Amino acid sequence: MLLLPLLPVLLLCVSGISSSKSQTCEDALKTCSVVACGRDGRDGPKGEKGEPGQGLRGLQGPPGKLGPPGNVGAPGSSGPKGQKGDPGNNAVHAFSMGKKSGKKFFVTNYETMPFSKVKALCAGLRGTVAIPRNAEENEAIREVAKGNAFIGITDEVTEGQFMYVTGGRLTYSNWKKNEPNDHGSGEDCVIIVDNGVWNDISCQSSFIAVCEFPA
Ligand SMILES: [Ca+2]
Ligand SMILES: [Ca+2]
Repeated sequence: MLLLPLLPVLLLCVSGISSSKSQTCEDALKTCSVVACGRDGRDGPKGEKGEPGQGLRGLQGPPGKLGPPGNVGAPGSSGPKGQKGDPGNNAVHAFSMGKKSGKKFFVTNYETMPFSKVKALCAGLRGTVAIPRNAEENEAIREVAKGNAFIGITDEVTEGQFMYVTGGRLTYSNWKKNEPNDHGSGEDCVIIVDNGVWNDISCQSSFIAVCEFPA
């Protein structure tokens, strides 16, 4: 294609050479070019589309924005079993309502209940119903109960013959005046009242439960 625009020049050169045989071809070209450059050639046909260029790759852009949070995952598996905790202070709390007298502890929770339930409660705690066997213990029970409380003495086996629930006849007593009187339909249990004296009373009535434990 590059030859096309030069074709008229070459033709002119050929004619020039033929007219002057003494000139070399090189000289003729020089001469012809001078003659030919006097006129512009016609534009050639449009060239074919070239191959895509290979420009330099651009630099990496900045990171995009954070995406929305994902869904909540499934619960994890259970952790290892923890260490055994310290014992509670229930025992301490119970004893804070008790009183030591000699070789005994007298304890109450201030609940009132029939005598049969008092015996069951104290037995469940590996104790017995409180029994005052002397004046000191009688005073200790009175201070702990702060109200009418059953003591572990009854005449359920033989009317008028009061015995300890743990067995044996009384070795100490503090009956109120005119008691025991087995009043009404019969009174086979015993309570200690506010001032520390005793009164026989119905075992089905409810009074404060006081238990005793060996100190
Ligand atoms: Ca009686
Ligand atoms: Ca009575």
